[in-house]
Amino acid sequence: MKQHMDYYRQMLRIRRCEEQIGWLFSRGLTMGTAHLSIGQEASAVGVMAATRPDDYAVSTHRGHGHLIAKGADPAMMLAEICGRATGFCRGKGGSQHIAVRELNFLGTNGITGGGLPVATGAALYAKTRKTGQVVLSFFGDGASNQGTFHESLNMAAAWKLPIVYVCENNGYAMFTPTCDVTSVVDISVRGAAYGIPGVKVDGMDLLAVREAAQLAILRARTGHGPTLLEVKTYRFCGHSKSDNGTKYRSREEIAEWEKRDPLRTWRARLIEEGVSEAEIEQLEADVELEMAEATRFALDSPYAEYEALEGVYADESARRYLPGFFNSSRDAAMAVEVSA
Ligand SMILES: Cc1ncc(C[n+]2csc(CCOP(=O)(O)OP(=O)(O)O)c2C)c(N)n1
Ligand SMILES: [Mg+2]
Repeated sequence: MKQHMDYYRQMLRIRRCEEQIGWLFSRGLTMGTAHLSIGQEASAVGVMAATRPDDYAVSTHRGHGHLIAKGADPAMMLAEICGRATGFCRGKGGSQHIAVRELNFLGTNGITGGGLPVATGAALYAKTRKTGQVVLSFFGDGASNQGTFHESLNMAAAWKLPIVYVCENNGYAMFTPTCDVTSVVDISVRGAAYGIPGVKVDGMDLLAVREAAQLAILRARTGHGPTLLEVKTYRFCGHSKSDNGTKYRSREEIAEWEKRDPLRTWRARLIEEGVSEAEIEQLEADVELEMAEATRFALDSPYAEYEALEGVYADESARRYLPGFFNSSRDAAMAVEVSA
């Protein structure tokens, strides 16, 4: 029961945190746009519930839910999104470039399909170094039509890398319906092309997602290679903050999916399992307070310092191949220092 309450808390934290992001954006307080995953929370929480804390995760432009489910502090995430020095990447990354090394979270990623090769590389590392870690590579249906998807799955299958490719199929890539531009109805069938299992799961059902992820992770951890896990889900919000999601989708379609809102169904389940309304309301109040405090933390923090090389990774090769980029000996020295 405690675990089921915890899943509710996690999903609710993601939703409330993203609502705060929407609020901050509408007041011009974020640096750049943000892509919310409202509606997709059961995917992030269900998959992450099957992982070990030291497993790697690689995310997308729609990554706040993955971050929070992996254990990231929402306050530092909001600070990052608002360009504050207390953010995970000192306010230089924003929503689409958040990496948290201590959590083995290898980044959100603004390039559609850009995370797949990064994740595959991390899996090669884990296999070569025999660390026992598994990599969770999140991406969307749109990304599954990119070359990086095919190249990554082929290599991971050929080398039996410990990785789970989690395709969050929300039916749209920006404003384009997946079915208009995709050769198959279920992305999961593409696993067959690489000789790996392709599994399709209902992304509004947290336990189904967790179970499918558990099997795929077990397979990866025991040396049997990758799985392509397709999570059928839906975003209730717009693609980014530039649209409200209603111009290319009917209100009926959205309403139909909202009936299966993972938070609403999970809450009803908790009641059925005997949790009292008062306990749930207490949890909800706790989460409200946590997010209000996280927002306050972000807004009270100083803005990022935009020193070119401070806090970024660079190495000798950058110095060698980008003559003129380092315009002072201090910058160059720092680059070497960071890479050491
Ligand atoms: C290489 C590249 N091409 C195009 C874009 C513009 N773009 C941003 S998000 C997106 C759609 C991604 O769709 P999907 O992979 O289904 O993820 P979702 O947004 O649905 O979560 C596109 C085309 C981009 N960021 N990178
Ligand atoms: Mg999509």
